[in-house]
Amino acid sequence: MASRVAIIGAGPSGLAQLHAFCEARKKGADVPELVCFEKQSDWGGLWNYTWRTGTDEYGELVHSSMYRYLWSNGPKECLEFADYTFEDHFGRPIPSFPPREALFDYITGRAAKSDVRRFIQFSTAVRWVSFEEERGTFRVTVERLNDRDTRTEEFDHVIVASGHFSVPNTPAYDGFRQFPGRIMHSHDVRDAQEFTGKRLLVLGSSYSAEDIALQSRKYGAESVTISYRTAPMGFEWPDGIEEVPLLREVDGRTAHFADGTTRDVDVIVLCTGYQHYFPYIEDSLRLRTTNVLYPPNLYKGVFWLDNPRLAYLGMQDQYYTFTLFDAEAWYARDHVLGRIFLPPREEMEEDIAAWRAREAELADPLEQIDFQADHMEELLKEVDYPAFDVQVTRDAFKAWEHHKEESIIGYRDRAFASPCTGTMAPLHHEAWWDEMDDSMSTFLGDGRRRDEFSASAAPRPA
Ligand code: FAD
Ligand code: NA7
Repeated sequence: MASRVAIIGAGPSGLAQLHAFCEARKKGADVPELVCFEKQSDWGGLWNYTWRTGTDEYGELVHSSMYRYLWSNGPKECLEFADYTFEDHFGRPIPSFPPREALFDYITGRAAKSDVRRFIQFSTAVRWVSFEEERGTFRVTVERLNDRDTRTEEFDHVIVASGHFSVPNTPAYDGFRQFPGRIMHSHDVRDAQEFTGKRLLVLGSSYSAEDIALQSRKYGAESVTISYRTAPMGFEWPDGIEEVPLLREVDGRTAHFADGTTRDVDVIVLCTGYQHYFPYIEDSLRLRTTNVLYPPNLYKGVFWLDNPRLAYLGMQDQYYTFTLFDAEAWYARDHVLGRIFLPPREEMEEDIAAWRAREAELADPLEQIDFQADHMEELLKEVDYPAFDVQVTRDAFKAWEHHKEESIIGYRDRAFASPCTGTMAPLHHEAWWDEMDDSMSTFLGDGRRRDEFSASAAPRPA
């Protein structure tokens, strides 16, 4: 059995990995030494909100891409930990679409309960990971940021859980250099009130474009034009939001689109996605992929084909999040513990190819949901993760897709049943479109508005 395991990142995936080992130890397993390196000063990954943009106090790239007023974009029932339900954490049922702070509290609540903090070295950035063929071990070089102490340690396994929604993909268009306003990526958005009274151009047609368009308008943007590259999202947008074809160029403040139309805009927000970026991993071990449901060279979506003692967690495009990370973490743990044996390389290669071929044929989001659920279930059936009703989550995701089509401002006002307890979620006391306060206290409280908030709230769109 391995004697030392490095885990890179203490976001939801890294925390799932540490928790999985703790659960095995509770049941009597002999668990190797665990060392988790986290470059931020706290845990929670993207959910650890920061006001900073660009670089942090140590000159590191700011990791979090989350912003104020971010509410869960899918039903919380689809990401519920089977061994730590929302009712376990909050002591009562809560609505299906919590704000960021409540989900941060939930993720870190389980981590605190299993006391995984003791394994984490905070403010410690991994600088290089390589494999020493002769010794058969990984060398991991880390830098402690507060005193710049750099050292290299040896590990038998490395588990990469450093996320992939942090380093922006930033395309350029003609006229950007001369544009007389702000051009920014969604990674750097912090507060939609910055856009109050402004005319926004949002590039992209996925989750970030949808959410930033909606909340900018909700907090008082004058208008939002969303420009798509491949296909429009096609929702029935509230007054003041519209979708147009791809941007061709910007001339002064005037944006020109592929259909020949123009709009004058004040701000451009690039909601153009992120890069899988692992500058700290040597070439032969580095995952190279776009944002897909089944990345290349990862057996079971986890193990690096050329060296399965290197595992990657959470590298998929994500419908499922926390439960998928748990499934991957339990599976990776059992490989480390010598409970799961991987087949010969050729078989692993064929298996990856079959999944990727299936992904290429998926016709729509409903098939994508089943694909990812199948992937997750394939892992779950081999491990001792507590049972939960995956079918309930498949159905919830599909209903959620329909709810979005029915009302893009109303889908968060729906309630779902827990796949773990069966309890139906209550409704939030305010419709999401009217709820300006995303604090956990108001979310869990009696619905009274915070006075200071209503005083500073922007004029509402019609
Ligand atoms: P991350 O959360 O990115 O955590 C990775 C950790 O690794 C970070 O703490 C980082 O500091 C650390 N790290 C990185 N590099 C290094 C290094 N070199 N050395 C040491 N540490 C390092 N999911 C949902 O379920 N619901 C939502 O509503 C939702 N909304 C989202 C909104 C936005 C804007 C974004 C960007 C994502 C959203 N997600 C949402 C998806 C999100 O990817 C997952 O919820 C989750 O945060 C992924 O967890 P992770 O641990 O894999 O990665
Ligand atoms: P996604 O889901 O990876 O989507 C990226 C979007 O950006 C997608 O619509 C792309 O269009 C678009 N894109 C990419 N490059 C360009 C260029 N050059 N021009 C125009 N449009 C472009 O990223 P998100 O940030 O929306 O979501 C990531 C996570 O954050 C997600 O898990 C959420 O939970 C929150 P395409 O369709 O490929 O033509």
